[in-house]
This record gives sequence, structure tokens and C-alpha cells, in this order.
Amino acid sequence: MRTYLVTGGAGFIGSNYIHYMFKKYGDQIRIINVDKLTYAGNLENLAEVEGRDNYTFVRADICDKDAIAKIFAENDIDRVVHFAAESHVDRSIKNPEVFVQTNVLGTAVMLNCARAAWEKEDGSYPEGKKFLHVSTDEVYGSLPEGEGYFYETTPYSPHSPYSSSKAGSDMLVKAYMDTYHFPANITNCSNNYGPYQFPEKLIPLIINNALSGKKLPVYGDGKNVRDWLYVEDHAKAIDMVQEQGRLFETYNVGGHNEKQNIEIVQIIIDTLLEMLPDEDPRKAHISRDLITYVEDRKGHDRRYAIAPDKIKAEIGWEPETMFKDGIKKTIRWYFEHEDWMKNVTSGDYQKYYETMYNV
Ligand code: NAD
Ligand code: TDX
Repeated sequence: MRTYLVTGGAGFIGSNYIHYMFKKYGDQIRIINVDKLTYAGNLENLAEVEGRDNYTFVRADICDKDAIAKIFAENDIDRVVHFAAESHVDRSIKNPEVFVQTNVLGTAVMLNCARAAWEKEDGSYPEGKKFLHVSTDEVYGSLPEGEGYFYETTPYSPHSPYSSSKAGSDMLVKAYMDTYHFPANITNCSNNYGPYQFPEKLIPLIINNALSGKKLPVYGDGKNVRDWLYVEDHAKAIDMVQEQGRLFETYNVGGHNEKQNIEIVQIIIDTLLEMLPDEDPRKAHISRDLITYVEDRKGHDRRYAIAPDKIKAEIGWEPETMFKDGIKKTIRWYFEHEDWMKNVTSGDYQKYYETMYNV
């Protein structure tokens, strides 16, 4: 039975990936999820899998060498899927240090521990050992409006402390591949959306604010462009890269779904109005009047757009969920999980961790 060590599995994409993997492989795999449970990590996201014999949760910081080395010593890990990171650009602008700590140093610790556990005396690695580093399109910088795409060969040009720290982590993975022939892949994915996304990110923030009749903050002129991918399609891409990707390669992941932020906000408003029954009291206060233009993000990248040609041609990956369907599924999920939203916005789940883990 193959054993996966997933880092950051209690976050948005990590938890969706764990659900995807158990749906696909059932009892044929074992997953160990290591997560520090920062404000962005929520074990409620994994309630459905908690009781499985082939799932284990370990609360640890990826910067803690001893804790990570212990996991490798006690388990024969075949695959590392490395999601754990500080992931919110606005937070990185306010407090960059923790981004360097977790994203750069934490990745160095993960690489070191995996190498120490896997490398043979002759410098080779046992068949099947693989490290997949989950990264972002933001490392490539910003594109002009309506012109050009990010390819795997596009030079790195990060602007925010978040994207710089992710670029640093990517460079470390590349250095391990070049220096130690370390068996790894990097995926650089565009903006994800879907269930379990923390409501500091655009899509869940707008859904939540609209349902509560609060203002909908749009940065700058609202014309910055992001390339949106349904999170399950990202999970599938990660699995396919591990199964079929060539070692040492980078794969860009995205579905050619570019939208201006203001379009996203308008689509959410229209979809909410379409989906809510007339008698629902929340419907009365949802309208475009809630849209409020606010001060722009510092260093705000204008446009991201992924060219997914390589992953399509080499691996046959293609997104399955069209944006018009994905956004409905996402909104429906937030309708059905009002308690989840209440918990994360009230901070109750953090208080629970403090009691449970005594920290
Ligand atoms: P998230 O913020 O929702 O989750 C991050 C998880 O990592 C949380 O569970 C958190 O508790 C954990 N974590 C943070 N610091 C840790 C530490 N020091 N030790 C152990 N665990 C720690 O992030 P996400 O949106 O799920 O993103 C996951 C990964 O995917 C990140 O590496 C991010 O850069 C990348 N990515 C995200 C997107 C996106 O649109 N969200 C797009 C492309 C790539
Ligand atoms: O209130 C808001 N108003 C607004 O106009 C927020 C939260 C965002 N925005 C804008 C900023 C961006 O142009 O919406 C766009 C999307 O913002 P975020 O959801 O914060 O995502 P982004 O900054 O694009 O980064 C995301 O995608 C790439 C993830 O947070 C990263 O982890 C990932 O690497």
C-alpha cells in the first residue's frame, strides 16, 4: 500500500485533495496529513475521513525538523505532496516574515527530511519515491492585459512577499533536483475556487458578504484578471502529474478561464439571485449596489494566465468543470455549510484547537 505524506492537508486545496484521493483510491492508499493548524487549517474540512484506518493526522510545523524527521523515521513514505504554506497575498503584505519562514524554510525542512529518508548510499533513490511541490502561477509575475501567457519557461518575476517566498521555495526544489537528483515535480497552478476555501479570498468573501448584506470590496478598478480553476480539477492534475509526469519537470496547471475581478463579483451576485428562492429573506438585500471600490492592493499584479499546453500534451490533463457550473457548485456548498462559515468567521474552531491541543 502506497503511503502519502500530505502537508497542509487541513487547508483549502489540501483537504480537497485528500477527499479526491480517498474517493479515487479508497483503501488502496494511506495518507498522513501533517498540518500546523494555523488560522487557515481547519480539521472540520476532514471530518468525513477522520475515522478511516488509512488516514492519520499529525499536528506539526513543517519548520520543526525533529517532528518531520520523526514522521519519516516511523513511516515508509512513498510520496510527499507539499501544500503547506502561508497563502494569502494581503497578509504577506502586512507581515512578510512568516511567509519566508513557512514557505522557504519549511520547504527546505521538507526537502531535507525526504532526502535523508530516501537517498541511498550511491546517491540514487528507490523507485517510486516522489516529492510533489505545489506552487502558484504568481511566481511568474504579471502579464499585460489581453496579451501573453505563463509557460513553464517564463522567467520568474514575483512581486509580493507571498509570491517571492513561493518562488524561493520553487528554486529550492529545483536546486535539490539539480544537485542531488532528488525525485521531484513542481506544479504551478492558477487561482483555485470551490468548497472549504477560507473567506479571506475573493470568491468565498464575496459569497459570504453578499449573503450577509455586507459591502463587496473590489480593489482598484476591478479590472485585474485571474485565471480560475475548480479545486477538484487541481487535485486531479496533482494526482496525474505524480502518476504520469516526467520526474524533474514543472507543469503549469490552468483552464483558460480568465475573468476580471468585477466580472466575478457580478457573476456571484447574479447566481445568488438566481439560486435563492424568493421567500429567502437574504435575497432582498443582494444587489450590485453592494459593490464598493476600495483602495488597491499594493503591487497588485494586473493579470495572470496559464498556458496549460504541456500538461495537456504530455499527461492528457484537462479541466472538467466549466466556471458556470463550478461557481454554482461552490455557492451551493456555502449555502449548505452555513455552520462551517460561522465557525471560521467567529474563530470558534481556533478556540477549540487551543483547548484540544493546549497551545
Ligand atoms: P490555505 O492557506 O488554505 O492552507 C494552507 C494550509 O497549510 C493550512 O491548513 C495551514 O494550517 C497549513 N500550514 C501553514 N503553515 C504551516 C506550517 N508552518 N506547518 C504546517 N502546516 C502549515 O492554502 P491553499 O489555498 O489550500 O493553498 C495550498 C497550496 O497551494 C499553497 O502552497 C499555495 O501556495 C498553493 N496554491 C494555492 C492556490 C489558490 O488559489 N489557493 C493556487 C495555486 C497554488
Ligand atoms: O476583497 C477582495 N477584493 C478584491 O478585489 C479580495 C480578497 C481580493 N480582491 C482581488 C485581488 C485579486 O486581484 O481579487 C483577486 C483575487 O484575490 P485573492 O482571492 O486574494 O487571490 P490572489 O491574490 O489572486 O491569490 C490566490 O491565487 C493564487 C491565492 O490566494 C494564492 O495562494 C494563489 O497562489
